Amino acid sequence: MTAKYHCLYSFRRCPYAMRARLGLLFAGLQVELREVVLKNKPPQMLAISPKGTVPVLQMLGGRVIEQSRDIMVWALEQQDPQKLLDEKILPQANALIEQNDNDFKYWLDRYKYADRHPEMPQADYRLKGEGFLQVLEGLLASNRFLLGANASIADIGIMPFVRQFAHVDREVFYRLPYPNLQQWLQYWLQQSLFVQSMTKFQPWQEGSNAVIFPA
Ligand SMILES: N[C@@H](CCC(=O)N[C@@H](CS)C(=O)NCC(=O)O)C(=O)O
Repeated sequence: MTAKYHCLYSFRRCPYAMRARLGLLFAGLQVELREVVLKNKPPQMLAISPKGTVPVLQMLGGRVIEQSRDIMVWALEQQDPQKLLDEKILPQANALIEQNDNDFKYWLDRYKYADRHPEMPQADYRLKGEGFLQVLEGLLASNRFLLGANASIADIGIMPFVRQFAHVDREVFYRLPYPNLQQWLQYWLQQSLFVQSMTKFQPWQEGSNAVIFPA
């Protein structure tokens, strides 16, 4: 049987994979989703993307997209009914996503896995991460979404990481003085496309039935 769908190697709990799935959902595109176990990556994925991170999108023509942001952008370039890729905000969106991926993610990992990084107490890692949360809170104080009155690629690209930060300790997070950010996160967590992006799938292996996402 010939493959009919592009193929996304994904891992449910990975924030990078979440943003890729959100990009596909907002674009209204379907792919074959292959759920990966990070400790046992399928050789088929490593063959097309030896760096070994998820998400990876393998396209029917053979092209491979290996970075989550590029997958979001590619998907929204195909179809973007909600205009998440609005040209006017793209430079700002890119800068914010970069800050998320390069700086915030560094502190988020240390806050989440503080036991593996005993150089600093967990609360100090949290405070370092809060630097970025303060930037987001500032943006959300004047706008409903990060870059204006409408959702953009910055919201779906960053939300999975803020979620992960919040879920290290929800009680602590919701006591922090970031009411707009807390409301924004709540909004996204309740969005049906986000809920859909978190559907659970069995790990894929050669011979598994194809999982079409979204169904
Ligand atoms: N720059 C990559 C980062 C992706 C990434 O680091 N994904 C993690 C999971 S959240 C991963 O696959 N890590 C490999 C591993 O844990 O073996 C992207 O944006 O797609």
